[in-house]
Amino acid sequence: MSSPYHPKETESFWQQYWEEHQTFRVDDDRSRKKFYCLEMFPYPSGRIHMGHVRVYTIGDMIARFKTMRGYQVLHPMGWDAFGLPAENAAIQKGIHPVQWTTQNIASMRNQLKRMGFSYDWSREVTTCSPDYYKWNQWFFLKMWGCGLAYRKEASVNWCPACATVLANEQVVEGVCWRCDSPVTQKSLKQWFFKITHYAEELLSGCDRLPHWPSRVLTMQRNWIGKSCGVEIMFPLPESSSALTIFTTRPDTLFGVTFILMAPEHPMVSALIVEKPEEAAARLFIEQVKGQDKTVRTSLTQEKEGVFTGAYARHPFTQEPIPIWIGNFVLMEYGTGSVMAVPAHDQRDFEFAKKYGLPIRLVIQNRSGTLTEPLAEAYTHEEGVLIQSGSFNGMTPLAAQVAIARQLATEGFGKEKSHYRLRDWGVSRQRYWGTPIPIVYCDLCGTVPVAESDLPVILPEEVAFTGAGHSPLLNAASFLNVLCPRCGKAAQRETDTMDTFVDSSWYFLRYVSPHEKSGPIHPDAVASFLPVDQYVGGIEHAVLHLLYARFFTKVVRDLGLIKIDEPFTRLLTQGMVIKGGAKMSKSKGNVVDPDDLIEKYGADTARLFTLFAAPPEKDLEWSDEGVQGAYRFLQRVDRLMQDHPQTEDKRSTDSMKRHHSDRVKQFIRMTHRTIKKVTDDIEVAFQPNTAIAALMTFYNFIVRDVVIPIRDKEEGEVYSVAFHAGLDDFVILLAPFAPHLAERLWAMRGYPPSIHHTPWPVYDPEWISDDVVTIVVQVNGKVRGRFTAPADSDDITLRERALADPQTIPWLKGQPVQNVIIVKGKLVNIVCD
Ligand code: ANZ
Ligand code: ZN
Repeated sequence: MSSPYHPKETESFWQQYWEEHQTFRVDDDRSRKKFYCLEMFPYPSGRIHMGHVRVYTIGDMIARFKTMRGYQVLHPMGWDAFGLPAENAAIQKGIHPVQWTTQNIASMRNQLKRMGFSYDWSREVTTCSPDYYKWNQWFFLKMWGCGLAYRKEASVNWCPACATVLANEQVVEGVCWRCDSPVTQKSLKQWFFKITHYAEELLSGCDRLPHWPSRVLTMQRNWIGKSCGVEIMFPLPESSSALTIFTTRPDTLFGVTFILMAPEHPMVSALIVEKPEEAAARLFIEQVKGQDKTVRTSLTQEKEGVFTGAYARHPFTQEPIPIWIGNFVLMEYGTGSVMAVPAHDQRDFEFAKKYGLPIRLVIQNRSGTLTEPLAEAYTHEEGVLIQSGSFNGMTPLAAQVAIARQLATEGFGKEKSHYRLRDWGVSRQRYWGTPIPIVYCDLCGTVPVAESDLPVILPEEVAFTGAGHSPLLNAASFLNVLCPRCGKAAQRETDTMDTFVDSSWYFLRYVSPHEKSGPIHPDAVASFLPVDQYVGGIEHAVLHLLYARFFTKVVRDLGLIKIDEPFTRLLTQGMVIKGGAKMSKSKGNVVDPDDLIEKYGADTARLFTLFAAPPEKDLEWSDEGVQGAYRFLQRVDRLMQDHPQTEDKRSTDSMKRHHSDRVKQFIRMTHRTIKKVTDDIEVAFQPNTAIAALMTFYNFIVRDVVIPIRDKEEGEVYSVAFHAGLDDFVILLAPFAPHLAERLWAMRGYPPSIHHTPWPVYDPEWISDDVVTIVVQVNGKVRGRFTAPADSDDITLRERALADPQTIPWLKGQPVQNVIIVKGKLVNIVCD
């Protein structure tokens, strides 16, 4: 092996070795502690980019480190293979999505193999393959069975010119990506997963994820968006019913001057019927229905509305309150109606100004300076209540409680929480996704496909025109089917599932990827879950991570797993930046990983990405940094070539007593480096400083040890301690530069693989500044020795002496009378 170091040759040699020897294969061996290390699987776009290199290098470093620490490590890889780009390629280039995806996977798998990542490739999962998406369909049926999957009308993006539904990504600044026509909203019946069923658990679970970045948890909490408030009933004098509104500010109840309803509110029709306002109201409702919801609720959007002609009664003052319809009120939130308090809510204020509705101040600020007419709404919850009957003088917070209580006593209200979280719309009017296993029959209605008939295979013969509804509508052989219930002619659902469904449970599949009886093998799952370390991009902070948490709870409630949360630790890696901007094709600042591997090797690419920045921080690309990493690895190889292993394999322990200061210093440096690298990976999670510590160690060896040896031919240091140190160096290098480490390990005469070599353990005694030998006497006679930090206190020395295996036999079980300690030198145990 002592040949010149050519990274490319070394790397392909070891990659082949690993593959042949299945070095990274993990079996269900329960004798060791398990560790499940997972990186977010890629979309097979065709080529890996530097962002992939970074995230997979981080994960690989952890996986290798944990294996060497004695864990049974599950480290799998797969492909998030359904999705829009494949379909776009079909439309634009005429390549079938199957072919496009298969080619891309092949070339990306090849690239990942050239990086030498320690994946157990026997567990590879590809979501577009029927033996994977079959289980998406299975989960869908289970969820349908328990009411967690349901169908309702919802709006989609629609391009009138192409006559097609557009995914959000295909709407570019409000216009169609292909023809630039303005996109409108269209209502279609679609499938939903009832994620709101778990809203409270998903929220409270955030408090039990201490190893997730806090900003991710904040984003999840905000997305779920729990609001505690009150539902208040405003009686409708015309009918014997009432209109229920939701408010978080019951303290402003006396400031209500009108009520606002969502145009979609089911009670609107009854309120306007036969009123003079009816025609105008209907026109307004039609207008608003076509508008995008995010536009409707944006702060800058013009507040618009129309009077219904109807009134409600104020529950406390009995005053008639006019009911309006407002564009910024959504049916999806709260109850779909709002008590408008223009003096204290800015949207209501703008609305009242526009339509000349009264504005009544009911909270005076602390300094008492608010006067009517107001220039803007006073929205703070500070000050005192005014014009509020018996609640005058209370603080807003106290009044919130008091008014809620009074409403409850009089039967006009109850406390209620609402969540911003909406059910997950999973229908996509697309081809390249999992077919939804439902059949529509004129006689039987909505009929699920029988479990035994799964998978519903996605047909390959489909025309990709990019126009019309779901492409599957044009595939007659797929569409037309016999009803599973009555056997008459029926039609399949032609929507496919959102690809986020695929990624919501792939981490479960890796545990038993070839299981045929179900999505997962319950025993295998129990032994590997949850994922101990998950690594991926912050762009998935909400959707993917929330959906995966949701699925975990569903699968748990189906009785298949026992965990509540899928990912114990989460690391969100920073971006790769070059010249101040994120590396991207459009910016033209991309460094191709293949070029890097070709020129310097995968180990250099790995070492650089780990060294250049802490994992969560952005990494600024630097060609000098890459060269620096390359040179370091070359030098390490040189050092090891110059100092091949010698025969002498005595333990360093026996040397503690009799060696020179130089040797002592060397051993101390070795142990300190072990400690630093270990802690930096395991505790601080800073591979960059761990690598820096290795570089320091290297410099120390070269400058303080090797050069003096050369100069003075001092044989003593060039000995056991030195070689033990070099061995440790190679092991510590392995998680960062695994190919070179294998080469050096073999060069030093050890059998492969270094991946299965135990991680070195440091001796705490060698960590402290000065280590001395303490002599232990029993009744004045020397019976033992141990080494300890020079500054060890009396209690420590006493305990060490009494527990010293050499000494214990001499105590003969007699009671200890006295222990005399001479600090830094001696412990004398007196007993009879
Ligand atoms: C009266 C009030 C007075 C309000 C006041 C606010 C300030 P969060 O905190 O985000 O949950 N609201 C309720 N349902 C709505 C809907 N479907 N569409 C639009 N707005 C709606 O917001 C709760 C507040 O948002 C509620 O409290 C309600 O306005 C409004 F000084 O009621 B508030
Ligand atoms: Zn039928």
